[in-house]
Amino acid sequence: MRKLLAILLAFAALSLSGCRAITFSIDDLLSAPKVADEQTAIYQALIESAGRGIALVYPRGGDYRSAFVQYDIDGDGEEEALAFYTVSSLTDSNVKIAVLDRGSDGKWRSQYELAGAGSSVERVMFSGKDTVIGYSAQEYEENAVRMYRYGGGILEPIYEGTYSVLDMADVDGCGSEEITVVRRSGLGLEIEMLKTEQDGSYTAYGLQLEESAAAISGSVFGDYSDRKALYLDVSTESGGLVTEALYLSGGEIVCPTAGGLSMQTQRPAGYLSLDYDGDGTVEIPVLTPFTGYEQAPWGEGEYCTNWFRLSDDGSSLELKSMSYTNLRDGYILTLPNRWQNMVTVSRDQSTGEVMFYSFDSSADPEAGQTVSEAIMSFAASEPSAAASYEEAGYTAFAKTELRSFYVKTLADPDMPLILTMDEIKDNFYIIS
Ligand SMILES: [Ca+2]
Ligand SMILES: [Ca+2]
Ligand SMILES: [Ca+2]
Repeated sequence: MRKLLAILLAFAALSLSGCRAITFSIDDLLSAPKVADEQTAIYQALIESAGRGIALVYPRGGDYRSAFVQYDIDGDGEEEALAFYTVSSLTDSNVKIAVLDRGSDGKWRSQYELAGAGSSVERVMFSGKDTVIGYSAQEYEENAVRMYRYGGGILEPIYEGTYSVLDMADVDGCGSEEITVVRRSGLGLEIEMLKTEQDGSYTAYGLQLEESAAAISGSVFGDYSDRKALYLDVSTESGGLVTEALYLSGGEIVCPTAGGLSMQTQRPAGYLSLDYDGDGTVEIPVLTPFTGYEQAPWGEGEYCTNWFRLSDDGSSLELKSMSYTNLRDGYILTLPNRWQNMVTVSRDQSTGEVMFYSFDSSADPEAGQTVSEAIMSFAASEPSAAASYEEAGYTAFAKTELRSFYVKTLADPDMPLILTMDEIKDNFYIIS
């Protein structure tokens, strides 16, 4: 370690002499081994209690991804550790949970062990002092959730259920987050919001949505007045999607979209609600065919995506923007006003390249007027293919690790419909 530090310090000195800022600090370097030492001590304590024939289990999603999660689960000001593992000698593959605590001698010891509700841990969350764990198991279709309370040396399940969606956000604007659980129930959906009260108890608010839900395709929280609402994209029996918004108010779950508004959000599969522009508010996409695709089978044409937000009083959907959405390459191009109803689009099914055309329905081709003309083309590729696109006259204007995005102007650059590079950058959003 000493030698490594010396080398790093020498490197830092070299970097400084080259006038470049360095982005690591000596504090980071010194604290990293401490964390590792602590994890090793917890691991040793777990083995002393559970034996060597164990395999650690890592949560697959969420904020806590370690097999050892340290958190103050009883509110005494000191962190306990939760350890997730399976025992090789057992025929059941259920995850076991151990609660470990540090004694007054500073040594970690296992305090309590119990079986979880699946063979994998999906995510771990904390609501107040309570521990919420989502589990999955290959043999069950639905995931399982347990909320536990730790006291008197016992980790006790105080809530259990199945779930399709398990997440948390401040859905009532109280300043702390509630756990939200969504599951399919019969032909409909059941939503529960678990709110920890001042006295440490919790209340489970419930709502049954009577609509035929084949599956839940997406869920995302977004700002809604002074709280977060859950936007749930529900797959219908016909293969499309509708969106329901849900939040907690006045001691009940409110769904302003139920019945009426959600019917206005019907669209083909794949178009999920999202905060595409990062302003905190979730937009709901609703599709209308571009000119020339009015007769195409539902879901197979080219569509203008109309992004709606729920109005502040929840009574209507307000149009925020219109865009072309390319799910394959993962981007949204919002359409400037002068493009709306004035352009149409075609897409190359194999390359995903999108070509926009001017469209003037009032033009008379017999009088030599142009009804439609290719104006701009948008393409995406792996970054390694950039040179060949640039040779072919495309300009790269955005990139991610996996993709570069290009544009090529196909008509007279002075034509009013041509977008400037600034406009392209302002209207372009990468969504995946
Ligand atoms: Ca504690
Ligand atoms: Ca809250
Ligand atoms: Ca937004």
